[in-house]
Amino acid sequence: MQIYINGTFYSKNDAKISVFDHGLLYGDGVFEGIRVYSGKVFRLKEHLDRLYESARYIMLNVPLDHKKMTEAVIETVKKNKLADAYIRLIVTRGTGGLGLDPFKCEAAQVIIIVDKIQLYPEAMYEHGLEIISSSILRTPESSFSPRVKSLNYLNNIMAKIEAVHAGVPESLMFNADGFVVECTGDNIFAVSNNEIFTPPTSTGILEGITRDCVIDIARNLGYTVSEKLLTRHDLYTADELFLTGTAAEVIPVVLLDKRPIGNGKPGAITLGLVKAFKELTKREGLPAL
Ligand code: PXG
Repeated sequence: MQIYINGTFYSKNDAKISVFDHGLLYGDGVFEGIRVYSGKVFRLKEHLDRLYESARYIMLNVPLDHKKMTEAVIETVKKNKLADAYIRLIVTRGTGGLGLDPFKCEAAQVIIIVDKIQLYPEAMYEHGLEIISSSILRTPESSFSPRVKSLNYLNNIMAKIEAVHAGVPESLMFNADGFVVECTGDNIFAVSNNEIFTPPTSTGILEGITRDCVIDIARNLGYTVSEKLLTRHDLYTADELFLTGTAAEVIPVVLLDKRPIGNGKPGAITLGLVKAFKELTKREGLPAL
């Protein structure tokens, strides 16, 4: 494995950064998770756009421009020779002192890791997964923009701990108004009467790139897709539920809080979208190998 750190490649054992990096000390930084399918990087431009927007929100100067970052990602994929892979692109605030002030840090650090990923076992894509409602509310915009993909995931990690304690792979987060937001690393969709619904950005979601893809795919297949405020009621009574995310792709949810969704089996619309998304990942992408 060859890991990119600020323009130099290191083996896994030699890839190290300072313990004074504010990415470690304070979770001060941003990241992206990106997939490589059949040697092509999926939706790289969209991921980089979100990375730069996240960085801008936290006033972090990314030392590479969009073009140079694209080249760095492609070069790292090439060096690792993995046709199907997961790219973790991280920009940390850099090395500083033991104090919060980000402006006292030296230059931001860029790290690119390319590795294999499988979030859920294959059977879950066929049979669906079980999730619970979390008691942890998603970070409100008034505290920190949930649209920023930052290195501080403790809000979501608290909700993930609840899921693990309940013996399920994911948990669903709500906002302070009681509306459905998203899971700890995935966006959520509901299907009711053959129409597809997903919470709007204003509820406090991370605007998923897979979410956007799936909205486009579903509309192209002729479905009506709307952004709508959803409550627990809407999900408990939905015909189908599914999650979307870079790591999870599109995956059916069949149990929420032990309650079967629809007939308790993955629905036809969801399974159609799982397949259509897989097909899209084979067709699209920036060639890297
Ligand atoms: N919501 C949250 C909170 C996320 O972290 C998504 C939605 C889906 O966004 P994308 O753009 O991926 O469709 C995410 C993304 C991981 C991992 O290591 C998590 C994500 C992405 C890649 C890897 O668990 N979360």
